[in-house]
Amino acid sequence: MTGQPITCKAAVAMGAKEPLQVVDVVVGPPQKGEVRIKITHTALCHTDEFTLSGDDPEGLFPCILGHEAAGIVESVGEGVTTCKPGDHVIPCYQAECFPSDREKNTCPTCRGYSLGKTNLCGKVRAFTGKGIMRADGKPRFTLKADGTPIYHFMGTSTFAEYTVLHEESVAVVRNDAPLDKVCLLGCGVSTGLGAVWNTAKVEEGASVAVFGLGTVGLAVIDGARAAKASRIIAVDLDESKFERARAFGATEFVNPAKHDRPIQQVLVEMTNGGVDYSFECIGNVKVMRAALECCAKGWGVSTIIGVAGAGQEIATRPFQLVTGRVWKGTAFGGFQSRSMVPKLVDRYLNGEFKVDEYITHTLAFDHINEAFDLLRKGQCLRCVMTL
Ligand code: NAD
Ligand code: AHE
Ligand code: ZN
Repeated sequence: MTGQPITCKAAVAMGAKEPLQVVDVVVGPPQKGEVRIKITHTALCHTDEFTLSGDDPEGLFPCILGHEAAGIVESVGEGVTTCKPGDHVIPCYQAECFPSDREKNTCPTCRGYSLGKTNLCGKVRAFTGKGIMRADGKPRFTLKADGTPIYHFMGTSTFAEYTVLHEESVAVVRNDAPLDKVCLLGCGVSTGLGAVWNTAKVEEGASVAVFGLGTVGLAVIDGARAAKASRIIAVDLDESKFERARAFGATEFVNPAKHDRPIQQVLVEMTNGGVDYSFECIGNVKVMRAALECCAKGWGVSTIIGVAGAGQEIATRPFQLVTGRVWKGTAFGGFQSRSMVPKLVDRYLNGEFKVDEYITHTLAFDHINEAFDLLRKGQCLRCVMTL
């Protein structure tokens, strides 16, 4: 039985750099392999602002942004077996295909995926990148006022009271988890923790440098603390970030603006040859270079997490790599999303890492443009909005 369209509020990005418009949209019923979700809480990630700024080469308008959220399944389309109405869920912009895909080879990346080489499941990526759904190549959102189609974003579009996801993008979590907190596990916190645990694989006693002390950088610090790193050097131009970084586990603090020589040189001197691991959590290609070059010759590993705009490129002397430094990158911290997000929820509820501490602001959904302003001014880590 096909469900009915739902009219609800959504924050629509009509064009790059324009304030979002909170308007009525019509959300179509979930088609084959799709899930319609009532979003209860959504946070704002720097990547939403990045796409709204027009710097994302994949940015499409009009669209409904948002990818760090939690909600409850309202209805499911034909053939959906892994969730049901009433389930509490976290939308996952990085999808995860099913064991049967790996058996039948129906996921483009499933060979590497099943070998544990990557979390970059490709089952729905071609559709999510184009802002449409697989079943019919169309979006499920239209403007109530005139029927204009509205693109999806990252396969999640959580700035809406109701959204439609591919089943592969839905992680079912235990129903006693506080949705207003675990929504953060949909992106920034999981990404920072996973960068340390899955991508770099920081070991006990290691030295770590973290560039950028927003949510992602703080999660890297918390992950490095949990991995028992011996030195965690926090780097930011804004010294007001240092106190919070200390509370997350950073042991030393560096403001590059206070030094008259390249920051990589400062860090190499501080650590008698370079750090074991570094993480770029800003999205600045010059800092990415510094993060690589502050690593120890022979074995230092630098992980890029920050997202840089269209046309930006990284550079270093090849000699940096010839002499054993390794440049890596990570998406969603290397976590296989649908299977690992529920486990992250368990671990959060066991007190193994921080989540609540990133929530510096809460706002009603209608005030979403204020949340963007707070993010742009660097005043907030995460603003959680209630829908
Ligand atoms: P944020 O804006 O809250 O934090 C960035 C921090 O960097 C700020 O504290 C700022 O003061 C500092 N900074 C800016 N320029 C600097 C410089 N030149 N040197 C030192 N510090 C500087 O951002 P966030 O929400 O923590 O996200 C960080 C980045 O990670 C963004 O680019 C975001 O798009 C990206 N991201 C990537 C993934 C992924 O899966 N790869 C996931 C989430 C976010
Ligand atoms: N679309 C952009 C890149 C955006 C990007 O790199 N996104 C990260 C997640 S940021 C979450 O806040 C990511 O995981 N990318 C992997 C993927 O498949 O999108 C571009 O440059 O084209
Ligand atoms: Zn994000």
